[in-house]
Amino acid sequence: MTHPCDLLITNVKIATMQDNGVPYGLIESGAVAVHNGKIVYVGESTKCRYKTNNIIDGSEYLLTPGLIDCHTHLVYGGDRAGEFEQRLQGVSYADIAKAGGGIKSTVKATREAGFDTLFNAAAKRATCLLKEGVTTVEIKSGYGLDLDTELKMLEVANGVGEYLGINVSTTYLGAHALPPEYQNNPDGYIDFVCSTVMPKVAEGQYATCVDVFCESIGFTPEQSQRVFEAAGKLGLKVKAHVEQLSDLKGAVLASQYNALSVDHVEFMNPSDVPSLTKSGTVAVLLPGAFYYLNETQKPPIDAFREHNVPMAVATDLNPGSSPMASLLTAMNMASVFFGLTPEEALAGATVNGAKALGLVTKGVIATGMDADMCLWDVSHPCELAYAINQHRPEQIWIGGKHVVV
Ligand code: DI6
Ligand code: FE
Repeated sequence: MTHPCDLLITNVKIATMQDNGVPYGLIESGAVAVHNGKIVYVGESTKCRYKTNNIIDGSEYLLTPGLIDCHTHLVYGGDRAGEFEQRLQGVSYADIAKAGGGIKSTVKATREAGFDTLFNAAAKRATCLLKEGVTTVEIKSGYGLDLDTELKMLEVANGVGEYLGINVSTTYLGAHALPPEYQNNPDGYIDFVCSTVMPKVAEGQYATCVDVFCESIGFTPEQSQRVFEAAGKLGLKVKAHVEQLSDLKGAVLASQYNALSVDHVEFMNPSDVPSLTKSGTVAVLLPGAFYYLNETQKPPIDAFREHNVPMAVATDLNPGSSPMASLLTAMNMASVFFGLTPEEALAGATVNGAKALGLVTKGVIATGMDADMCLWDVSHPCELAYAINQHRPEQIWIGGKHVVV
């Protein structure tokens, strides 16, 4: 007995990224059937009982889940190439921030930019990601800091998703930097974030998550905690930039609020890692920022492995510390700098990226999951983290629809 389906991909090697005891969850000669945007069959070609006229011969290429970039700041005005030059002359990222540059200079440019300017620039960056096989991208606000500009950024982010047909997950990052209106009054600004902006974000469904920059040049753990408390009351999920430049114990704090992810974590103490296991929090590694800032302190990878903390890999695409629109390069850097295996790097950009966003129907090729997939002309999945700028997907599907980039 056969069943009808919308799409059948045959004669293909499949890195399912399912935990089935085989590296990459690999199926050597498989088939995938898709119906109504969902995967309805994955397994041996010979056992597939689905039928359609829409058959793609996978030519023995490799099928992977669509890639997931779970941490970006890709909506912003202006650029910071001048700061890049300053940093090359020895001025530190933190000193530039303290002198009013850094995030604050992008806030000025983003407030001044019109919707269309922001939209076009963001769509261009998102297209770079999509061309490399990114089918889901998280986009944060945080360069507006006032109500109107934060909502404008989130509207741009959601609009880019609709325009390109890619999945966008939005995060309100009001507690990113202190805006000029609240100079010397960080607690007053946190009041504004929690009482004025967050309720609007939740009510208008502008974003599903809330993020904070818990750092000496950002916000204190106490201020971060107030944001987490408010998020819980409004049904917004928690993510956090922690331990990027110093160890303020932000990761432990975020885990107490069941954070979906803690991001950067270079300065996290290995002894604090078990707190993440308890809350099921993902450690998001951002090797692009590590690279651009010439960082030497590496995240506690061995402790993450030992305590079964899922590791995701993302670009952190932003104008300051990581102007890098390439998730495959981030995967390569996570292997070279942090010692991830190519399999961990691919899991970081698929199954664990989905976990970091709380997306339960994405990140693996399995029955019942969304049909977001990429077909690559590679003979083994380890090639994706190994090579730089050599691979683009031959085909991309999002929700079962073939995407032409
Ligand atoms: N950490 C980051 O990596 C981005 N934000 C943050 O808190 C960088 C933001 C920037 O430099 O513009
Ligand atoms: Fe970031």
